[in-house]
Formats: sequence, structure tokens, C-alpha cells
Amino acid sequence: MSGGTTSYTVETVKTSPFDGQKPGTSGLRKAVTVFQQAHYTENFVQAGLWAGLGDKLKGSVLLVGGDGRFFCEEAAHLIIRIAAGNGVSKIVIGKKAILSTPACSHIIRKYKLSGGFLLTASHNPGGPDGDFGIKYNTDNGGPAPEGVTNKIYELTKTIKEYKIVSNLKVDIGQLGTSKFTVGGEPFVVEVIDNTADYVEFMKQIFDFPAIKTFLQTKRVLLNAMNGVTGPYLRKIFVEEMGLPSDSCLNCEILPDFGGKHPDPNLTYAKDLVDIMKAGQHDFAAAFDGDGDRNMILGHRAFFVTPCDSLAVLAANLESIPYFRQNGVKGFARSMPTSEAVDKVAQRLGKDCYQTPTGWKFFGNLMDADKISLCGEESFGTGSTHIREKDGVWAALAWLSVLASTKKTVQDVLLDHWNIYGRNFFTRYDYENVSSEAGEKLIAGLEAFIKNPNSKGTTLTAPTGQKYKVAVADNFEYTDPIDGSVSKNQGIRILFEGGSRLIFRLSGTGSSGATIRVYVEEYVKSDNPSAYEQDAQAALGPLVAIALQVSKLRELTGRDQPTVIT
Ligand code: VG1
Ligand code: CO
Repeated sequence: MSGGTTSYTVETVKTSPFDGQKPGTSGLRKAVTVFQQAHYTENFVQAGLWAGLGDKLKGSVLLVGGDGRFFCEEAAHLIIRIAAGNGVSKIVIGKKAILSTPACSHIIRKYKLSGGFLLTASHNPGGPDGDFGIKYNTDNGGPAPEGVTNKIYELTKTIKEYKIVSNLKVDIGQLGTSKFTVGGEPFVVEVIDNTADYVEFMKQIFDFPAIKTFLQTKRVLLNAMNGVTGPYLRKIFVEEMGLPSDSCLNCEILPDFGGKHPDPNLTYAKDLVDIMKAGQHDFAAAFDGDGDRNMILGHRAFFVTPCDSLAVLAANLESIPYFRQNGVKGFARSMPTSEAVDKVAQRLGKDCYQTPTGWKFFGNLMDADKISLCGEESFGTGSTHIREKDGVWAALAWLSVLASTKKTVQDVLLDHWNIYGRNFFTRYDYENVSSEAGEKLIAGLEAFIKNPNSKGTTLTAPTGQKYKVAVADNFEYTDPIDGSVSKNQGIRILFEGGSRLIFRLSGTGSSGATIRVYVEEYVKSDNPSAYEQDAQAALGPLVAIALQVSKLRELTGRDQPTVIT
């Protein structure tokens, strides 16, 4: 590729702060048009470099990867130019800036890079009218912890200038290394293969020959939803496992994800659910835009809730060579995730941690070797192999369990509930309500939890079921490793007997507010007729109580949620 004899100079560009560059649950997410404003992306990237690297900025080596959505390549070029302007010595980037979020995490760790920028708004829609996002990951391969994201936000509020080499042009469409001289120092850009490192890593973690043998007699479907996982699925499942190419659906990466939500759930992946209902296939999985989420379905679209998926994997980790070699430490789940995994931890005598929503809170626990597996109800499952959740890994983990237990997905779940009982779980999302309605709802619930009479009170569903409040609070987390405290992480109403209601506002939306209502009902293992019923039917009474206690309908004017998972 281009050899650099040309010498480039660094420009200092005057700028002024933009409001609201506060990274949310997972990076900064806004409409593409917001990122396209002059200096907007530049300011955030400059603040990310300062906050993420501090005095290690000069000479650092950074990764850039994205999910292929609209504006990824433009943003990648900007990052390369700003990194060059700040004395970064090398950028490693996927071809055309494409790398899944889990692949980014792996590559940062494998090549011991200083950190990286991940260009994705994950499951949010893309395209010129959709969303874009930027996330900074640190040298452990994980999302920057709150200390760093808060610092980024502070810096964006006072930024006056950024450094850039604006005439630096790099061809990121070809594999290879380009060398430049910037302000007298060498600057290198290495364009790497999109899938090679990740696929090789999966072959070390899993028993590919065993999964391949298992798949010879099964029909499976893998749905990339036109997000970044397409090329990874083709490599692993078609080239390595020998599946027919029509077992991988929507594998072309589209900048607008075909105009759909690249979000693997029963609403946005309904096409897949409908195909599975026909009963021709034994197993299916779907993945989100950046490849860190997964949905698992069995024969006739039997749905595995992400909470149950985490618990089942926790109980079956010995099916996977990686855990047989490394052993199993504890587990962790985000607070709204059901307590199904806690029950597995208890039986196995392992610790189980409860963190706020967002993968960044698992990083310290993994780095300190406290946990081996963690997950979130929002279709996120992952392990210590990287520091992000990992969709394709989760599908391979499930196939490992099926191959070794020789059971169907449904039977794996029935056997699990038979031992541990069942934590029925559902999440109701009310997307794009007004910020005012969202705030009022939380304020009303704050009043409920602060009222000393709430504890011990009995809430009654319209159908007569009664639930006695054991604990009502706003979740606060003290990181057991670094002692940092995160307050106001969600309203919890915990009932006697293990049922729960959680309310929180989304931190990944790009406008207005999204209210999330999490509903969990625990049924003991000695009651098969109860744990085999339909989830939405089982949860009906508690959902009704959730709507009553939060006054959700009155405050939002919404009769139905946008999405039920
Ligand atoms: C949501 C999920 C959360 C997840 C986050 C990022 O956040 O609830 O569990 O970690 O998305 O996932 P929120 O604040 O909107 O509830 V991803 O795949 O969009 O990076
Ligand atoms: Co994602």
C-alpha cells in the first residue's frame, strides 16, 4: 500500500462545545444528522482521546471498528486524522472500518492495543435518518468505565480546539499497512481482515468438530439482520461448519439495515419467529447491528428469554472447552435481569454479582477474576474471553450445550425449570414518550419508595392476586473492585416470594424518553403445571400492578408498549 514519503503537518482547529455529548449506557448515540454537524464528531473524538488516554496519548496504538452503518466510514477517516494530529502512533482498523463489537474487544486484547473507538449505535436503526454512535473502549477491550465516560463529558463541555491532519487520506478498503510522517514522527495505519482474528479465537474456545457433527443432522437458521455479523456467520457456519448457505439469513451488511431495527427480539425479528413457527428447524439465533446481542429460539419458535439463557449456560459451562480449561469463577447479571442465574450460582456454590444496566459494569469483575459468565436481560450474554457481550459466541455456546446434552432447546429449559424453578420474565418498552412523562413516572415511583408505608403494603391485581412489598428502593451499586458508586440505577419493588418489578429510563435512546418496565414472577420447581404455562399469561397480574403503581397509562397516554420481550 501507499508508502509515506509525504510529510504532514498538524492543524489546530478552533471549536466550541456542543450540548449533550454525554455517553449513555453504551457510548454517545444521536441521529446521524447530529454527528454530521461541523466539529460535532471531532469534538467528541478529541475528548475521547484526552479522557481515555491522558498522558499515554502520544505513541498510543488504537483500534477503529464499526458495524457498517451509514456514516461509519466518514467517522473512521475523521478518527484517523484526529488520532494522527494527537501523536497516536498507529491505527489498526477493519477493512472498510467493519468489525463487530466483540471482534473489536478481542483485537484490542490480542494485540495489546491502548484502546479503541467503536462506531455503532448497536440495535438502533441506521441510515441517513437513523442513529449513529461512538463508544470508547479501554485497553482491557471493554467499554470505558464511568470514570472515563464522565471525564469525556466534562471535556466536551469546555473544548476550545482539536488537533487534526485534515489532508491525510488513507485507503481503508484494502488490507495492508500505510506509513506516513506527521510532524516529523511516523504514523501507521494497518487495515486488517474483518473476521480472521475472531473466527480463529472461536475455534480455540469451542469444539468446532463436535458442533459440526451435531449440525449434520439438524436444521438451523442464523439471522444477521443485515448487521455486522453476516460475514462472521458465513465464515463460521457455512465455511467451517459446512451448513448450506441459506441457513444464514440477511448476511449482507446494509448501511440502513434494510430500513429495519437490527434488534433481535420477538418484535423486530418477527420474520425469523414466523419461519421457526412452521416447525422445519431445530434452532435459530439472531444478532443485532454490532453483533453483541443474541436471541435464541428452539423448534417451533420456542423462545429462550435472555435471563434463562444466561442461567442455562451457567449450569452447562462444562460443555465448552474454554471453561473446562479455565475453570468457572462466579457469575454476574445486570440488576433488571431475572434471578434465574442466582439460583444456579447458589446450587453450584459460586458468587453472583448484581450490577447496574450496561456492560461496562462487568469489566472490573472480569479483570479481577471474580466472574466467568455474565449477562443482561436485553439479549446480552458473554464471558471473560472478551470484555463485551458476544452474540455469535452465545449461539456457539448454545450449540455446544445442545450437542453435549443431546436434548432439544425446549427440553433443556424444562429440565432446568424442574431443578431451579422458573423466573418468568418480561420487559415492556414504551419508546419515544416525552422526556417530561418519563421524568414524572420516575418521580411518582420515587415518592412510592420513599413512603415509609410502602414496605409491607400489599398490592392487588385486578384479577385478585396479591403481592406483598418486601423492599422498595432506587438501585445503587458500589463496585466491589474500585469502590466507585453508581446511584439511581432503577426503581425496584421486590415482593415476598421472589417476584420483582423494575422501572428505569433507557440510556441508549437518541431522543425523548424510553420507559422500560421489567416484570418477574418466580414459580418454584415443585409446580410443573405453573412453570409450563405461557409467560405472558403467567405475568399478567404483575404487569397490571406495574401499570397501576407507576400510573404509566395516565402519564404517557400509551395503552400498549412499543415492544414486549
Ligand atoms: C440497553 C439495554 C442494556 C444494554 C444497552 C446496550 O440500555 O437495556 O442492557 O447494555 O442497551 O446494548 P438502555 O439504557 O437503553 O436500557 V447494545 O447491544 O445497544 O450496545
Ligand atoms: Co449491540
